[in-house]
Amino acid sequence: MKLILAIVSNDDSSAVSSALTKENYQVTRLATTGGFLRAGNTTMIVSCDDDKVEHAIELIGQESKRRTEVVPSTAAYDIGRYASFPVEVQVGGATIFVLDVEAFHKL
Ligand code: 2BA
Repeated sequence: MKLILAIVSNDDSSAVSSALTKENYQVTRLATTGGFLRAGNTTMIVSCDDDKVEHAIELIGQESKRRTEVVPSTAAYDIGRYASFPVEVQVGGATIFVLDVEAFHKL
């Protein structure tokens, strides 16, 4: 048995957990915060049989593809002067750890 820890952006977390539960994986979602950006993200805990790990990773990847989005940004020049312009930002992606499970109990 394996434990998958998948860190995904909050925007993708619903789609990822729906895709996993639809395929009969059991999922726990934790609200977490990235240490670098200090922005919220979601960590999924999924335990499953060894032979189901690859499929879970595929599903997570499908629903959290790294992509570029254009968002409005504002720059301040002189006092009281602002300009709004679009910037491209990278969103999505997943960081996945797969661990061996030594014991599993449901009491
Ligand atoms: P990613 O590498 O896609 O990581 C997204 C989030 O996944 C991270 O959020 C963190 O919560 C988690 N994560 C990634 N690698 C991990 C690991 N080895 N162990 C534990 N958790 C891990 P943030 O820490 O807020 O980072 C957001 C993005 O900032 C990262 O995206 C990466 O592109 C960049 N980044 C992170 N640390 C950096 C650093 N020291 N220098 C430059 N860029 C960094």
